[in-house]
Amino acid sequence: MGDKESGPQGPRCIALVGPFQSGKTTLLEAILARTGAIQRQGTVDAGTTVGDASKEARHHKMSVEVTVATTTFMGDSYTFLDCPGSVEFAHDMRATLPAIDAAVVVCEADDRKVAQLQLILRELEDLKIPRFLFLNKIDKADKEVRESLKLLQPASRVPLLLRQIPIFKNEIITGFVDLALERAHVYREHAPSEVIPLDGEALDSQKDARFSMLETLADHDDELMEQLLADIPPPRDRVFDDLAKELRDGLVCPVLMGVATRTNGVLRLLKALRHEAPDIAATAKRLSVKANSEAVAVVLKTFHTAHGGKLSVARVLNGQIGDGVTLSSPTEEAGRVSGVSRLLGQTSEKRGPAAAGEAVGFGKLDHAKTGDTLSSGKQPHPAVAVVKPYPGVLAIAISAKERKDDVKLGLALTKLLEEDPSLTMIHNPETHEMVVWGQGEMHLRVATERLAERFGIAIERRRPTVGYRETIKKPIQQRGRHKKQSGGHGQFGDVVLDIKPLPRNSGFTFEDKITGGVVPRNYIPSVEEGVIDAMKHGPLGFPVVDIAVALVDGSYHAVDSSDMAFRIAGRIGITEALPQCQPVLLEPIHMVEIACPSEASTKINAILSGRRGQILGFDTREGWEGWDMVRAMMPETEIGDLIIEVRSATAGVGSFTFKFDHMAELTGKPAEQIVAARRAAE
Ligand SMILES: Nc1nc2c(ncn2[C@@H]2O[C@H](COP(=O)(O)OP(=O)(O)O)[C@@H](O)[C@H]2O)c(=O)[nH]1
Ligand SMILES: [Mg+2]
Repeated sequence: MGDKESGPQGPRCIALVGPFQSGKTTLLEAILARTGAIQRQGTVDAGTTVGDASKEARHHKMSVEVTVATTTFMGDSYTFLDCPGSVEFAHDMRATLPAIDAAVVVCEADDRKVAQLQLILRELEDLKIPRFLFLNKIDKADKEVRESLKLLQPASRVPLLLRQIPIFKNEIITGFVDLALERAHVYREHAPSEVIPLDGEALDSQKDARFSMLETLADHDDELMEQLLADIPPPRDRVFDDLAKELRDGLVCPVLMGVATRTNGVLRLLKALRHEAPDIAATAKRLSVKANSEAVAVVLKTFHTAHGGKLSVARVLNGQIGDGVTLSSPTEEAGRVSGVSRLLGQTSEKRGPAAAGEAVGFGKLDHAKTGDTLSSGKQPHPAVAVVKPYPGVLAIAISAKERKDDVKLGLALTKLLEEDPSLTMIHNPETHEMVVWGQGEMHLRVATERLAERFGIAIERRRPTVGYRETIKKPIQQRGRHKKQSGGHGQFGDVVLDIKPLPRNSGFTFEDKITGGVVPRNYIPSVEEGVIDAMKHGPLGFPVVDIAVALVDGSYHAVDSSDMAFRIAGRIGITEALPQCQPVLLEPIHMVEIACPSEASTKINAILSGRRGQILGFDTREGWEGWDMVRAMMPETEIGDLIIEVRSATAGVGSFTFKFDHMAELTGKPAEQIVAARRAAE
């Protein structure tokens, strides 16, 4: 093992994950350059990388979707998935994780990013995905490497296992010592490192660091422990076997290091992946994929391109998938594969059928969605993993600028939702608004940019309308009379209504208390319809709720009365009555649950109070050491942009869910402002 040059080991699929801005896209570029997939290593700052090539990513200078790139290393196909680090685009990462062999978690020794690192490691730990930490930007490191590890360790539930230590010259890192191979390397810019003799100070620090690496490994290997205690040097193969085994079993998280911008440390990383990451057989086993003739694949991401139609990036877990194969998800037929391509970011190249382990693009799978498990057998293979997107935390109401684009907008949104299930759409029948929920400001902004850019639809965006209601505080008896004499046939309806406030959440009741037929039976439903009509728009401008209406009296005319006349009478009764009943505004209140690291709880508390929140309690978050759950009742308007403040108080990792709880009276200045705004809008 180690750097022994053995033959091909089969295709791999590796995700590059990690906090925002840690250098994932740069590392992908370095890997592609080192393996010869590209001629020159581009940079994120110059906008010349294979990753982040979409218009939106370049524009915002950040990854806003996963980039897929396949390259070849020592005869094997490797597909790397450069995942966005921003929490707002986390679903793109999460959807790829179940089907990968291993993850490279790119990180920096930066205390502001430890919480984000913890979130990402948790996902991997929970899914039992082997992971390497790649400590990047060591050219800028201001800490000793062991100190960096101490800083990062709380983010991982298993020991971080240092595999390399840096070599310094004049306080600048010039290379590394590989603790398993006991070899020193000097970095060369954009070229493989050079092996140098291991002696002097480097040899001493190597010994210490190697010993602690072996000690950690020995926690799960008694024989190794005995050898260490007896001061017997363990055979190198045994060390490599242990390293691979403990990585695969999730017992340790090995740490490699480098400088992505200069391609330093990249070859060592690739070799570790080659020798230690599980192969497709192991990954298929982890996912309980049966090894028979049936082809099985997982959709890592579907893309709807502007011109090339639909492209589903999928990893084949079993069998072989080529042109013309019909695939089905557990719920429906996904379509027939038309075109298999090898991907390198935005460019693709037609190729033959894909074998187990390869990750490729499939054309024309009309009904495939991100996350789907597809299979070719008669009985669809059960889903190998179900990644539930986080519920939306921020919403916008959108509409097409031009009426003619309405239908196009609906279709385009359906496509966006297929690509990215962490976007959801709700049509509000009351306001006719199309409300799109997403994971944050940037997520929603990119969604609207895609609508404009890819689908050519000009969009208008607004804050979604809050579902205010109104009710009354005083009862009244009111007559509603409709009488019209126009030429021959007239209209006549006359009703007396008893109107009373009801307790919150009672809705609406209508009672017929007519005696002696003063209003004939057959007209009474029309009276109720008129009442309901009028309640759609109360005196404050909002739907009226929580009132009881009883029809107590009235009169009719043998010729002129009609359903229509009684309906109008009912409407008049309500419209005239309500302004006299002390109408009051009701606002929706939601139960909000905020998850945050405990040290941010005080800040969260202050944010909630500042937003008219009523705090119900603090709890430790179950299964999350060092985290709290804060529960509060909060008005819907205040939840509107709550996520922005929660994230800024928690280094980006806080989140919340909410659920409608009740309607509450709102009075005074805030209520007046809402009513005035409503009047102005009408
Ligand atoms: N000094 C230094 N900067 C780096 C290194 N790797 C990446 N960067 C810079 O860090 C920034 C973020 O890199 P990027 O690859 O976009 O990070 P991502 O968000 O993880 O994809 C860019 O300005 C890179 O040029 C590195 O090893 N050393
Ligand atoms: Mg990136």
